[in-house]
Amino acid sequence: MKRIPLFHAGFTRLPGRLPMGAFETVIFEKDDRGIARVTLNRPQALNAFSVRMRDDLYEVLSAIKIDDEIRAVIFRGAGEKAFCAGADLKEFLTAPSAIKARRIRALRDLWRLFLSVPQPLIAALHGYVLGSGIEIALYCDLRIASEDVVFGLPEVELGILPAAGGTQTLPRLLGLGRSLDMLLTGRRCKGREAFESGLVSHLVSGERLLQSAEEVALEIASLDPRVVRSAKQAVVRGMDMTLDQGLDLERRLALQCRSASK
Ligand code: DAK
Repeated sequence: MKRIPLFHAGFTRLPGRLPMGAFETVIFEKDDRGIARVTLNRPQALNAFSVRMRDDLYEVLSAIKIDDEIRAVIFRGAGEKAFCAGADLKEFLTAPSAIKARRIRALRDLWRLFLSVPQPLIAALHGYVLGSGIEIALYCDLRIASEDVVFGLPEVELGILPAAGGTQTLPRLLGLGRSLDMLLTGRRCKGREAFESGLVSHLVSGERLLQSAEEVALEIASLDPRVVRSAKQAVVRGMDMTLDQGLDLERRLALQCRSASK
């Protein structure tokens, strides 16, 4: 398979299927190497996750999911200080009623949409990665962080539950003990500890963060996308199955890959 050169500066802001200027809170770019880049773009509010950002991400992920040209996706945060400092606390105070919020969530379930994206998702994380920020990172398949990264789930300190999946996704990655330590206390977890616990798979300097994420994305983009998607599916779906069911799934996917390559 053809290898594509590294660090080609060919990102464009206008993806074919997405309307121009549609996004207030997110920058979506894709290049001709099969890599898409999604930037959370509210640096003045440390990229706090707002209703608008939820809707923008919903549009972007829906488009990515059906775009076969895209082989890997990088998520990152704009600005120096944060990937995302969690849900927008100013907006929380003016939130619609619980019933209305539940109805909107059912219509635009961003978290399940994250789970359904077939391409590998790579989070490039720096600075504060709190609340919904860490929950977004946990929906990604790979997490690469710079040394200044600070993870945390401050929800319990605010009297709420991490309800964007954190209670489910974190234990799947870190196991019960380490997850409960963070979830029940709101304790922050910094770079080295995050790396040693497996919360991130690569820890790099701030200057190298995006480059490292691109290197990994390019590596993935150079492989057969059917095999990559099947491997992701086997692992992610298999995690919620018994070993027996997981082995069946693996066998089915391997057969599909073999017959597609003939
Ligand atoms: N929301 C809105 N604005 C924020 C923000 C946030 N989460 N975090 C920071 N900002 C804003 C600040 O207000 C400030 O704006 P100006 O005052 O300049 O206008 C600007 O960003 C810079 O922040 P700081 O001045 O505070 O910067 P520092 O370096 O001093 O401190 C910090 C950084 C990250 C330690 C601090 O900003 C902070 O503690 N931020 C709040 C962190 C937090 O508690 N986040 C919320 C986590 S809870 C659910 C779904 C999801 C969730 C819950 C329910 N359901 C479906 C039911 C999720 C909940 C969460 O994420």
